Amino acid sequence: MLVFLCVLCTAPVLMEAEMVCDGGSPIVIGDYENPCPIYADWDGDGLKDLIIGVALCYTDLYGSRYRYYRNLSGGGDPVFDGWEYLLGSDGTPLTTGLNNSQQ
Ligand SMILES: [Ca+2]
Repeated sequence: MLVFLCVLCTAPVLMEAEMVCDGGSPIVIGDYENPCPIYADWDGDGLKDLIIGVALCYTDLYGSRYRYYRNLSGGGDPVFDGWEYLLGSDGTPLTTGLNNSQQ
């Protein structure tokens, strides 16, 4: 459940929660913990995109990657249809806190 908070008001104003959808279905992160969504214009087209940090946890690999949902709306309410991992300059997915010393 998402709750939107008006940070410019003197007192918090909570609005009715809405599901954020990807391709018409609610975005489900699954078993990942602490998804940490960010709503910001990542690609510079003037539309806010959705970035969700997702924790990874394998037997000997811990860290986070970032799902990037590009806003395809053209204006108005955001529209998302698919995601990709954010990539670093070397073309591999950006990660944080990754312990891959055992690979
Ligand atoms: Ca954008």
